[in-house]
Amino acid sequence: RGPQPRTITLIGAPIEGGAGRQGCSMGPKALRIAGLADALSGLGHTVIDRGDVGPRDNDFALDGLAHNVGEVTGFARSLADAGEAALADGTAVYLGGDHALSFGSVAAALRHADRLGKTLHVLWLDAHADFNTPLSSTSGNMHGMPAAFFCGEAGFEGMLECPKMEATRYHLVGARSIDPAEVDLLAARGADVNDMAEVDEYGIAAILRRILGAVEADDALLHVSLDVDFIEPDLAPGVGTTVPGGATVREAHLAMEMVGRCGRLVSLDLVELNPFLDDRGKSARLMVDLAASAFGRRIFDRPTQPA
Ligand code: EXY
Ligand code: MN
Ligand code: MN
Ligand code: MN
Repeated sequence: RGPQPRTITLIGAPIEGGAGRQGCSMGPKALRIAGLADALSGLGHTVIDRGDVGPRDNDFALDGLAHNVGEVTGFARSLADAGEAALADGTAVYLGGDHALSFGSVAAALRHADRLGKTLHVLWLDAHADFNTPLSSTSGNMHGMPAAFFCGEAGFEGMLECPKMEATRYHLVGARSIDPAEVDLLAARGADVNDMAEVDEYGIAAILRRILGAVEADDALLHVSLDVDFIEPDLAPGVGTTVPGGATVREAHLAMEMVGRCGRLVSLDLVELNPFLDDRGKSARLMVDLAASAFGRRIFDRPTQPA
């Protein structure tokens, strides 16, 4: 017996201006070539690829240090609308693109939850917290900021219309590189930070069980954001922000399998894939397999690799 069939809309988000280097704009194409649509439809789901979204024209500006605000804002606004429409029919998967696409994807999930009168939890699988604001960031790279935006921090006023969420429902897992200003802000807001040492000590299953239990207790919806750099760099080299000491293949799969079994996933970001840095599509294929785990692929249904 397979998973409960769903309608899954794939939304390409070829944004790269949020990152410090070029290449993420090729991510959606690489995820498609790696077989994302077939992997999900092979599980019995109806998959609609609505193609890539482009940045909406704007002349928005921000105070502080933030690069390519126009590109990030343009993508955020079109993704929030495309995502909201997709969520009305089922589940959305965003093909990144750098992590700044989550300004839009989480905005869509927050609007959707608001309409249903539900709360939203966000599971952020990442080496980083992405909790800077234009006032705290030392790099100005906006892929390091989306979580601060949707948790309602000051500094983004007027960028994009959406409800904001409590940082206590922002669950970061796998962290091992957080800026000092972010550490202070996350603590002040009571964000749920689970660093890589805690993953080592307690195991990813215990951490996910607690997080998904909180989602269940709130009768809430879940958005998952999977950054390539969550995974150990040797296993997933196709990313511009590697930090050694990441998740193993099985840790990453188990997290996604548990997400799949909980049945509350409304949207999934696959972000930061930089095909220019990848090793013969290795990271793209791993991201596709991880997405399949979140949509019900069973552990027995894996191909044996020829020697
Ligand atoms: N915290 C650093 C910054 O704000 O520049 C690094 C952010 C990297 C973000 C990557 C996408 O996860
Ligand atoms: Mn990130
Ligand atoms: Mn990261
Ligand atoms: Mn903790």
